[in-house]
Parts: sequence; C-alpha cells; structure tokens
Amino acid sequence: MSTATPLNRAELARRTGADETAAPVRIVHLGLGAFQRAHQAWYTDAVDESREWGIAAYTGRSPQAAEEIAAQDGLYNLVVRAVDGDSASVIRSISRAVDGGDLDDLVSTIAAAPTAVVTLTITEAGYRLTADGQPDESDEQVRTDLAWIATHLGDAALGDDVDLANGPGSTLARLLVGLEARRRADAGPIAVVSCDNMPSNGDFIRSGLLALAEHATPALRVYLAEQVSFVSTSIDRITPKTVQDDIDTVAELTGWADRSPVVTEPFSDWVLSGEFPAGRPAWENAGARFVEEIEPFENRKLWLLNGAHTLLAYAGAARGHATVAEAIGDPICRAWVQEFWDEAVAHLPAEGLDLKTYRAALLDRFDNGRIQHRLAQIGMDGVTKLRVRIAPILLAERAAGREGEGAARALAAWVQAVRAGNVPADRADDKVKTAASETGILPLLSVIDPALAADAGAVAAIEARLADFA
Ligand code: CS2
Repeated sequence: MSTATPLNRAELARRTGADETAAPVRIVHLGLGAFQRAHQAWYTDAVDESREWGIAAYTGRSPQAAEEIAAQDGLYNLVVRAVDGDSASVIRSISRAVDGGDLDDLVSTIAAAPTAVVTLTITEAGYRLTADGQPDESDEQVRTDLAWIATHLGDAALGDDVDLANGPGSTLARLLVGLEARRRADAGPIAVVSCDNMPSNGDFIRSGLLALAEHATPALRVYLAEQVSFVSTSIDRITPKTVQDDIDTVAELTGWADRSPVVTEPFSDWVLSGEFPAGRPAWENAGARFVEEIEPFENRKLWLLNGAHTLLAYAGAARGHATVAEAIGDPICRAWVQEFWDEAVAHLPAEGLDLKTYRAALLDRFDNGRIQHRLAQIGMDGVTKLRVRIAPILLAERAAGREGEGAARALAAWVQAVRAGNVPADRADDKVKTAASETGILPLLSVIDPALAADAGAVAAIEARLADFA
C-alpha cells in the first residue's frame, strides 16, 4: 500500500504522478463498487509489491463508477475511519475501470491467457438465481439471456465467432460468454470467486452457471466442470456509500482532489476455500485465510453480522433510527440483536469460532458512530437478504422446538415496513407488491422462503412480533 504525498489539491491520476504504470491485468472483477474497492482491491494492493496483479473492474448496472475511476486511471483513496481518526492511502490495484455494458472488452479480458481470477461483488439479488441456485425464469432478462445463449452458444453456433451485439444483460450470462470465449481460445483454467454474502457462494454460482450452460454446448459444460474452479469465500468489511463529505475529507487529509474515494472501517476479514489453478496474489500476507471447511465461518458472519444488520435495517428504522450506530445505541434494538444472536449461535459449532469475542467485536464495530452506515442502504433487496440471513435461524429454532422470537421479529419488522410502504428498493418489488395485496402474511413470507409459510408455528411467531412495531 502506498501513502499519498499531499499536494495542493492535485488531480489524482497516474499521469499526474500519483503512481507509476498500472500492473498488467490478471484479475477480472464484476461489480466495481465501494465494497470491492475497500476489500479485494485493498488486499491485492497490500500484497502485490512486484505489481503483477492488476484488476480490470467492470461496473454493474450504471457506468458512472467506471467513468469516475477511469478518469483517475483506476486510482482512488481508501479512508480507514477508526473511532479516533481517519487515515488515507492511494490504492493502485485497479488497472482498468470499465463500463460493464462493454461486453467485447469483458469477454476478451476473461479469454486472455494472463487472466487467472474472476471475482464478483454483484449483490445477492444480482445473481438472478432462485433459492436453489437455478436461473430465475420469472426475470425477463434471464429469459432473454437463456434464449440468447441457446442461439449463440448452442451447437449450431459452434466454430463461429460469438456475436456480441445485443448480447446478454445479466452478469452470470455475461460471465458464461467470457468463459466460452476462454475455452475457445484454449487459454487454460481459471478461478471464479464470488464475494457476495451468500452461503456456499462458490457452489451457488457454479450451479447457476451450469444451469445456464445447459442451453450451450456440451464442450462448455466440460470446460466448466474441469477447468473452472469455484472458490467459496466469506468477506467482511463494513463500507458505506461514499458521500460528498468524504470527498471533502480526502481533499483535506491528503491534498488529492479525488472524485471517488471510499471510506471503510479498520476491521477486515477474508476467508477463502478452493483452488486457484492459474495462480493468485498472496492475499494471506494481508490477513486472508485459506481453509478447507468454510461453512462455519460463512454462517458466523452471515448470521451474526449480516443478520443483525438486516434486523436493524427494518426494526431500527421502525424506531426512528437512520444508521446502524444510532440503532445499536438504542437499548431496545440492542436487546433484540442480542436475542437474535442467542438463537443464531445455537446453530453454530461451539468450537473454534470464539463466538463470545466475535459478538463483542461486532458490537464495537456497530458502535463506531464515525461510520455512517445507513439502514436504508442495508434494507435494500430485503427479500434475498432475509432468505439467507434470517429465515434459516427461524427454521432451525423451530426444528429445535423453540419459537425463534428474535428471528421472527426481524421478519415481522420487514412485513411491517412493506405494509407501511417504507421498505427500500428491492429487485423483487413486483412480487412483494403482489403478495402484500393479498390477505395475511403467508403470501409475503412465501416470497422470502416457502418453508417459512409452510410452518404454522413460524407464521404465528412472526404474527405475534408484529405487535413490537404497532
Ligand atoms: C450489509 C453488508 O448492506 C448490507 O446488506 O449487511 O454490506 C455488510 O456491511 C458487509 O457484508 C460487511 O462485511
């Protein structure tokens, strides 16, 4: 990691002397955004002393982030915001920032032999997969992309150059096209690393890609099975959206006029499980851990950190709070989080996870009021988040013969927010609206997980907790 030399509001770019030349691209990232820049790009920058591992980072839906960062030649400041102050450094690992809509660029970069790793931060909902890892065919884009794959990557098209005009719009379909191009180029194996908050995210993306590839050639399925390694990860660093104040802070702190800094917390964690057949940066030198068995780490993080976030996003907002720090400072919300955690830890292994220390550290992180983590940001895409962060705890509590009041409350808070029209944007909005117009809470719970709606005790527990938000 390099430290920026304070200049007088100098434009941050390689050409203005903020860095030497960009490292050659060996990593493709899908989902350029604040989290990736605080996490994977930071790890890569921190360990890549010989500058061998450049990242080509592609945006998701809007090209704006790519434009801003490309104007700075990929450079940006990372501000680490501790309880007692800020420190900033320039991160140099993004060699190219590209509009994700530029499919030609994406496909040729995935197919290039030096590319060894594809990482993704596209949000849970961005996979457009159902809970069991199948393409969500209720999504129009998915249906369009499946038809495109059948036409362009099916047997009939084998041997032709893939025509990318009007190519697929969903990220997994785009990735599949890139992998097909890599196969055709005989560019060798590659690792695909999902860095989104889902259990077994490596298996999840593998099953999604294989299902899409059912419509393509058998040769692509063989390539996916034999040459593509799907790595599962648990990723952690609380990173709110950048606001104008952060831009001003960076100018004060570093002297760089940076249009696109990122603010994050001091804590960072990355647990990975899987092979990297074409190599990888030595991320362990910055604290990443490579493990055989990732599930306990994943569940600990997903249930305790993300589960509490999702609970606070709706229950805290219902009590008038705007940020995580405000909500956790409210003794009622704090007790609700503790009750939810007591339920969740009953379903984690007692050994090796140091749950007491982990919970105490989480409270410290949530209490850091200098990080303005907005509940409205966390509350977005609630359907997919509740499905993996809360529903499993309630179902496990019910299976153990208990009511699961803490987990039921998080679901009740969401139901209340939907009914009040206060729920932040969700890709499943249409389904949620339709379900909310029907009678009772069953249709809404079915949107999250049909198993919830099928469990009369779970439904009763959620209904009872609605009283907390009356
Ligand atoms: C948050 C996460 O927005 C959300 O859903 O729960 O982004 C959370 O801050 C990160 O996973 C922390 O590592």
